[in-house]
Amino acid sequence: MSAVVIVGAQWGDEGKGKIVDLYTESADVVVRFAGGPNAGHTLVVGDDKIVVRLVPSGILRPKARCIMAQGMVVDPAVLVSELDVLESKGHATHGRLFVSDLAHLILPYHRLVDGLREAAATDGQKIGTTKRGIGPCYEDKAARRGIRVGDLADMADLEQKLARASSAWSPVVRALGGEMPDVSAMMTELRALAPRIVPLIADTARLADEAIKKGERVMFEGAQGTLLDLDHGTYPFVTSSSAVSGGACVGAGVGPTRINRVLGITKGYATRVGEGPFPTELAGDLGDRLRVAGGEFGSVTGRPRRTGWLDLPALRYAARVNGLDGLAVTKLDVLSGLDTIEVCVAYDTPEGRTTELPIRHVGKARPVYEKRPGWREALSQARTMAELPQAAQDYVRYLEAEIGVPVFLVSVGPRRDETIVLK
Ligand code: 2SA
Ligand code: GDP
Ligand code: MG
Repeated sequence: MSAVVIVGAQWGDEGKGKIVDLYTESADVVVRFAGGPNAGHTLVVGDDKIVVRLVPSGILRPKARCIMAQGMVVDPAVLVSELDVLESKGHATHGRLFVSDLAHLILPYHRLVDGLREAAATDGQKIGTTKRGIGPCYEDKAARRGIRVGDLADMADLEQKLARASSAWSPVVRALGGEMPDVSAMMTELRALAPRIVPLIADTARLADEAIKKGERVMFEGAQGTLLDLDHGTYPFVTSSSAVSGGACVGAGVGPTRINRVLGITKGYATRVGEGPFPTELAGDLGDRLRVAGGEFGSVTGRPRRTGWLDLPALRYAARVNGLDGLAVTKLDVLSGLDTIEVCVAYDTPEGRTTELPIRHVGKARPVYEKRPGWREALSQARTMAELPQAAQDYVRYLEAEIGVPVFLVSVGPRRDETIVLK
């Protein structure tokens, strides 16, 4: 098993950071292939908690090489501050972190426009973005006028590109009531940041391919989740990148024939942060209870996450569009103390009942629930399935059977050791 893709099977925050960190104990290379500093992947080692936003979750394993591939959007200021935090905590990045010269740069006007648009949008039109400039940066990429990491190596050329981009964005900023940042001020900032980033530049697609060819273990770490994918998510309430497994090939520059396994991560319940349809959302006390018990607050923005019951049609959809070989179920411990756990098993739509996710009309579909028995016991001490209460074991086996994908891991707490490995 040399090349494995790990993706979120829901709306992000499934605990990918923990699972990737766990598996990178035996990985040689970890590759982030999409998204940018909108991601927040939480790593808990002992009493220490680190949230990485751009740098792959493999960074805490000293032997792992980490790649930020060309499908990513990189905010240079965020990258440098992340490097500073990691280095101050004793996690060396020198010589083992590589950034694609082809990844696009998030620049101040991207963040500005993202924030202004969200502020100007009326209810129903807000996306609830992280305001990190993700959408506008991918817009520039698709419009073929983006500025890339490799451009940091030539300041004179960069200044011209920045001037051109500024003229393109100025009218947009003005129309939104903002003020376009000054090109010379942006250049001053970039001149200070470039010397930290240019030494990390590499042909990362080639590095990944060579590692796979050598038989090294390469892990592709997804960001956000399937239902936030630009093509396959609950559009337009999505992020602007590929969060599904196919995105690993496009974003990292490796062919699909090189990938051996695709693993998905789901919580034992569901969350979503930002706007957009979330049919199984729980309003009221039960929703609050899950939010508090699960610590469901954005790891980048601190925003409270919306919480709800697990959605089997959505997970079957994720299993299909990602081609999942295995599933990890995280945060099972958060469900302890509930007498009954509900699960969405189907949807009622104007065309009738379906066990498929009606992806284009998720907002209009009505979830059909089945009740499952809950359990009272805390789970965080369990290290084998047999140590889980019977109802918790049954819940996992039920999900496995309904989704049709084997569960390879159950997580019962944020720490590395709070894990049950099944296969
Ligand atoms: P954006 O900023 O353009 O990517 O936002 C578009 C939508 O994608 C959602 N999104 C996320 N959803 C869950 N987690 C994310 N990462 C952070 C975390 C979020 C945070 O780990 O908690 O701290 O708030 C993430 N990033 C983007 C976003 O909510 C919009 O719905
Ligand atoms: P990611 O974006 O998928 O990497 O997930 P986040 O890091 O944004 O959010 C997951 C949160 O759940 C983090 O705070 C993790 O430390 C925490 N977490 C991960 N697995 C478990 C688990 O099994 N139980 C509990 N209680 N917390 C977990
Ligand atoms: Mg997250």
